[in-house]
Amino acid sequence: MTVDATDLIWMNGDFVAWEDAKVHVLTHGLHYGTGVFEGVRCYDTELGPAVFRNAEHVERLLRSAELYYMPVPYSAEELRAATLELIARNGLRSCYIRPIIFRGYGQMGLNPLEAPVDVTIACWEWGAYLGEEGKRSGIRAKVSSWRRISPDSLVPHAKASGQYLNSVLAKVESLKAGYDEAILLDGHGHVCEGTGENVYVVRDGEITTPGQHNSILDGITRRSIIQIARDLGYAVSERNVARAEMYLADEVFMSGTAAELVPVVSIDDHTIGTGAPGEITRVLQAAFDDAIHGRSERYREWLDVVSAPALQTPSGQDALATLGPSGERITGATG
Ligand code: PPE
Repeated sequence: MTVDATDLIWMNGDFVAWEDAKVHVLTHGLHYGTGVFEGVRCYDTELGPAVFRNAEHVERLLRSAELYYMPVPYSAEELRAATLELIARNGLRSCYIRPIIFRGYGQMGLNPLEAPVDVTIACWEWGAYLGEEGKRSGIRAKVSSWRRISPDSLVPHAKASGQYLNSVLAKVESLKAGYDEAILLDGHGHVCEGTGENVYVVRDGEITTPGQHNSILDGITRRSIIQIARDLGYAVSERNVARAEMYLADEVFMSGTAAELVPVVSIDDHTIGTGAPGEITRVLQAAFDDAIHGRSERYREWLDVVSAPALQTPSGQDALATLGPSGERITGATG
């Protein structure tokens, strides 16, 4: 999926021009995958552009870094504020946000501990990850021949760059076989997740999703969907899910920041339910859509509003000149 350039990228505390946000070819993370990252979305809401669950994403980012022994020279609050300011300075109303913390240039070899730690945040406008049509009509998935990385070898709970080679293999396999997405099983053969999404099955009105011990990434969308579903009165359980439970389900859907909530209408060529997105999937999709777009009072606390309007000032000058260090608007600074 192509990336449309914006003006600025936040790099180690500075805002640099998009085209200048470069690293050396001997960057440690490029060779050994020693990076941790996040995928976050900002939505255009009536409160202004708002980052969905910004604090939770920053927290998971810092925890991923800790799991790979990376000291981070910025606090959660600094990273949160940098994200908001970046969106404001780029003048975006909605975007995908990609913070990454990685071992930088200057040391090679497997010991990462002496290598510098670089922190950057980029954002750009990014459409539906599995296509608008996928969100509307559902996608076709294939159970991958690749198992999801196991806790025997890596840290499924960390969102680490190198770990994504597993997702890349599964994604390529599914696309080459003519499917939209792969579903990976865990090391024990239980259902785990998609290449970049958590997965859920619905049967007899009950929602089930793999649990923390099934090698999943603990998705922030997943937490949100579970809460929304329970608030709506649905029973949600987290447990081992057998492969055949997906084939036999009334409904299957996936969730992730990039993908949002996507119905799955066939798996390994077995039609799920009626072959159309299911009723509970539709209800949750609509409720989630309301939450991310600020239309639900109940979930307003999940939104981190980009306070500066980040558009043109009335005089037509760039709003950048009127932004303070945390992106707050400085009145009277335009003249
Ligand atoms: N599992 C995996 C492996 C995963 O990568 C994601 C997010 C999820 C589950 C869902 O987590 P959450 O976004 O917190 O609900 N995948 C991110 C990266 C996608 C990419 O192509 O890069 C995302 O959705 O931003």
